Amino acid sequence: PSEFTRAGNTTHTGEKFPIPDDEKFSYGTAGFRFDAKKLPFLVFRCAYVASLRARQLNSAIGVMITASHNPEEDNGVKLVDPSGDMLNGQWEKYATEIVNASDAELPSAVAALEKQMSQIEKSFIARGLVQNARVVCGMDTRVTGPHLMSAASQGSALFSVRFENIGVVSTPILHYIVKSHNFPQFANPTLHGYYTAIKEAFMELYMETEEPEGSRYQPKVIVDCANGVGAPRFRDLMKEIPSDYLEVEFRNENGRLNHQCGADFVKIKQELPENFDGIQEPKSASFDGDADRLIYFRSKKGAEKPRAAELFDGDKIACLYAMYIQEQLKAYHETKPTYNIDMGIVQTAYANGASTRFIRDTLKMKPIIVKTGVKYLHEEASEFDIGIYFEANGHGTVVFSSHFDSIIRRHPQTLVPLRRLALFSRVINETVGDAFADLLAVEICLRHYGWSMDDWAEKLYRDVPSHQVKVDVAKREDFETTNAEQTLVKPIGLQEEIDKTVAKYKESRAFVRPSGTENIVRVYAEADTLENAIELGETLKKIVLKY
Ligand code: G16
Repeated sequence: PSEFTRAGNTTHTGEKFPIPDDEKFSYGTAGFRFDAKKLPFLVFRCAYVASLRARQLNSAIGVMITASHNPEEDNGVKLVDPSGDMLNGQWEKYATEIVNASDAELPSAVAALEKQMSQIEKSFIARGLVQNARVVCGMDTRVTGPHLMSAASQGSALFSVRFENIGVVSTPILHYIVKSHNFPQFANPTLHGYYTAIKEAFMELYMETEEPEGSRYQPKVIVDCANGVGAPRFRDLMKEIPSDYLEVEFRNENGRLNHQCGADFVKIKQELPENFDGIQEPKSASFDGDADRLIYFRSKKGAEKPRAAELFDGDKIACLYAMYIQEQLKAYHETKPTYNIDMGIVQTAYANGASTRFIRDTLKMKPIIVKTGVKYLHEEASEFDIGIYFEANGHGTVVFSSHFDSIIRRHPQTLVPLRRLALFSRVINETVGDAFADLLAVEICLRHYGWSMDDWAEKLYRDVPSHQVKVDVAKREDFETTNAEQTLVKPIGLQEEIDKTVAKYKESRAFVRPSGTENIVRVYAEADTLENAIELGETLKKIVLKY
């Protein structure tokens, strides 16, 4: 239909917003993400690519319409593979080619792809396999979502692939439902199937958890929903869990999306979100707009800045999980089993230096650092039987191998620690970082240790002071990195200036990288004091702006 061509691109208000044939788009850290006005033709074409992928694999493929932590005016689209993981790299390339074709080039761009697909499809039909191809599509709470949903529906209808609109859901719910369609033993492929699976695992694990004597654990969390999808969907889930297991108070449910609140705001500003004043809020947590990130926080004691927050970010969550899993796993290894179960932790360059040292020196594990982007972390974590991955911004989960599945998860266990391990792996949403599932898993760990927030803060490690800055630049494409994004190779000369500046500060570390989701460059700096970390970060910002 003409309204979803480049030339006919029309926004949700019906206004024409043509996209020039030479405007190019790239599949970034988390799919295509831009000003929502550009999205209709993009979503249409991506859903069409998703339908081809669905036909190729005779499976359900996901399309998620979200711009997550970005401002409300943006929107985005990302595709989810049958396993519930991010889209396969080769298909990211196909999607990019299809999206970047001009209107005139489009028919020939798709013809080649379609030819390949129909040959594969014929082989399915010849082998008598049922038609499982379908596109499952969800959206976040953005006002532009429904129009984009209709673009997706029309895109996947081009070749009569079944389309399922699952409405307003978190990104992790969409991933979970896609996986459930393709692996029916996983869960029922519905919203209710997701709630039931997570609730049941949480409640069973709760019963297997004993609070130690003198426990200071408090079964209450105040949740900042970022005015996003976390508000309705986490409310649904918590209706299934009795409040004496865990009480949740909801805040920031209906205001402006991600504005002065949400996990990204709290992490970058290290500040309390709107509607939190730090008084009588002992344990709080923030989701982001599509609820795939989780950061715990509380008011920072003795800080000069009035609304300063102390963060319990992705690194602190990863270390808490690692400690807990290691402890349960010890029981398995003490039985002198034939098979080893190995475990690893994956982080990015944003991981606080103190967390990386804790993993190495206390947990005696080798931390692995990869590029920003869940797909890179997920891939690396999948090398282990138990792979924990977290970005400091709160995006992360734990993945389990088929080896783990057969000897722990699907095997009846007599030892309590192993039953805990099996249940923990079911509370977690291993398809992708899930703020709801992660919050429930954190609460289980804190209850198991009998920890208050004070305990969590003191018993792992103290963060080294850090500062993050977003720098508006004309073209983020001018910045290129290497070394897991810790070293710039372009613009020429900038890295040397960064190195010289960093060397002037004690216990310092810093890097500059282009964002894959916003048109900005990010600066990360650590130093011996917060003042110095801020000064270093702001100095680097000025240097970046010169280029
Ligand atoms: C997305 C990705 C994350 C990434 C974040 C920021 O998160 O899923 O892996 O850390 O963007 O990426 P960048 O620094 O490249 O802008 P979300 O929560 O926005 O989907």
